[in-house]
Amino acid sequence: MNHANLDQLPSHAALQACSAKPFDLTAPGALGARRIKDYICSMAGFDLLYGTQRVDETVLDHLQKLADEAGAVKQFLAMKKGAVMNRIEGFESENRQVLHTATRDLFAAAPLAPEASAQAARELAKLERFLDELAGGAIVNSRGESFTAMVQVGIGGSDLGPRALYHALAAFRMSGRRVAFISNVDPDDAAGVLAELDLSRTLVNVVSKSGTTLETLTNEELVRQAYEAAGLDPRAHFVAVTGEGSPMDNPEQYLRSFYMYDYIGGRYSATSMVGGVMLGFALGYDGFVEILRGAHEADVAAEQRDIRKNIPLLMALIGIWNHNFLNSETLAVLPYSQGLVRFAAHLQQCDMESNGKSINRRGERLAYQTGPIIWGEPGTNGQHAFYQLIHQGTTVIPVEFIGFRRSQYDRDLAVKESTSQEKLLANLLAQSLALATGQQHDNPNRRFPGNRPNSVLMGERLTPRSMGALLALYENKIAMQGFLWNINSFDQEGVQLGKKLATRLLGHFTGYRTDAAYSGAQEDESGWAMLQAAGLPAD
Ligand code: G6Q
Repeated sequence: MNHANLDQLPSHAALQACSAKPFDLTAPGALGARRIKDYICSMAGFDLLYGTQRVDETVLDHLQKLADEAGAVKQFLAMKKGAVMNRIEGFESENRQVLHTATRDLFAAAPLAPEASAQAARELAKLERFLDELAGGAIVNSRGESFTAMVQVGIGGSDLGPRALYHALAAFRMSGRRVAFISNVDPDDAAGVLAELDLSRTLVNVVSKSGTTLETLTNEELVRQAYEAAGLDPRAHFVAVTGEGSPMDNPEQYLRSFYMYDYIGGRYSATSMVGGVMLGFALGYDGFVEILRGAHEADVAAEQRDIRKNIPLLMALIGIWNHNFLNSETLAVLPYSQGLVRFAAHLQQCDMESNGKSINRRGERLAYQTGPIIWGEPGTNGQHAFYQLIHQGTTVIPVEFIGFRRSQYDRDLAVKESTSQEKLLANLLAQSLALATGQQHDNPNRRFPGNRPNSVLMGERLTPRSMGALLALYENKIAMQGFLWNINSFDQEGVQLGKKLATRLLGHFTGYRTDAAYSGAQEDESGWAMLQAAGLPAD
């Protein structure tokens, strides 16, 4: 496919013209009942309320054309069928398929990428056996006791997505099971987590696709030593999730080994065994399968060409409208759900690592903005923190709110005639309206400019199934935006340089340790000077 840049698509100019006078949400009657009701897009158990975005029928029509001209849905389908999309034409690149969707396409009568889905099904069957053995008492500790905890050791994609899902679904844990995470190479991370665990009843899930990641290998060793110091055999406690053939693919060392495959990018791997082993342990096999089913449902719904019926495509396009045409720089994702406490952190990686690119898929420099800065925290907490700037600051920050009609635990109370859940949702919708319409006032300090674009993504209740759908919905939004920007959303060269320099600096620590008169100044002037300026290496 010869992909065009966003600014070469015919509808780009039309949208540019519209951006001179975007829909005014503050105009009298602008946000009427009709608009609010008409601007709802529903799929996979979610409703996207987007009447509070600065779009009208003309802009939506042009956005539809833009999506068609870029072939956004066609590219999405090609991705799901196994096209080699992770590549930069004419240059060395990862050159891989992008098939995280195959991990949940296994429920389809005819999976779109049958080989990858068959591999996913094999791993899933292995997981089911493992979980059965844990539940049935076939796998126990040396004292014959069941395992009550798991600690996942992994970083980046091998941590953020799984961790976000675990927190989101903690309400659905099997009784007596909990999970902790170690990711940072900061030794205090592992020390703090290990201090809280009874190692004898804890499984360690080491997750690294490459099997070479410095932080994960270091932390695995640290945890291994803690087990040995406690007189416990690591082989009876450690399981691994890694790429077939990686240095960690060593079943001798582990109680069980699971595979993930090179066509699944780390940040898209939560529905592979990278998330599966831990989530299966915490929620049970059926709980994990529910996540996959929800994700599958959202993947199928994202094949819809009509942007008014396809939430991820519509969110992708509205995001581009706000970012490229109305010139916003960042995007706040604000879930009104405590379970989603780590979801923005996951999206930060998934979105910013995917779409933080400056060249197109032919290696040419782009003349327009790509991925925005993503950030966020759950509401209502955020309201008492940074919302001031979102309402009255000098920079316009589009917001994606997320909410659920029902709470997870169904344990609520009425105070002053409303439940906590009602208070939560009233606040969510009030924020959306306040940002959109603003407030006129004689006192400039009480004036709210309004016209601050936002949307509300509403689900029924945060469950394994809806979490799977929400995860896939965002993954697909991110991929769609990448197609529209004509970038490769699936590699991450930008993380390499820092890793290379860290290795060089570590060499100086080693040099200094073996020779107190060591100096790295000659071969690495700035690196050595930076170390010295920071008071390192320290004796
Ligand atoms: C994600 C990135 C990156 C990766 C970590 C961990 O898309 O590739 O965040 O997930 O660096 O890598 P390993 O799983 O190979 O240890």
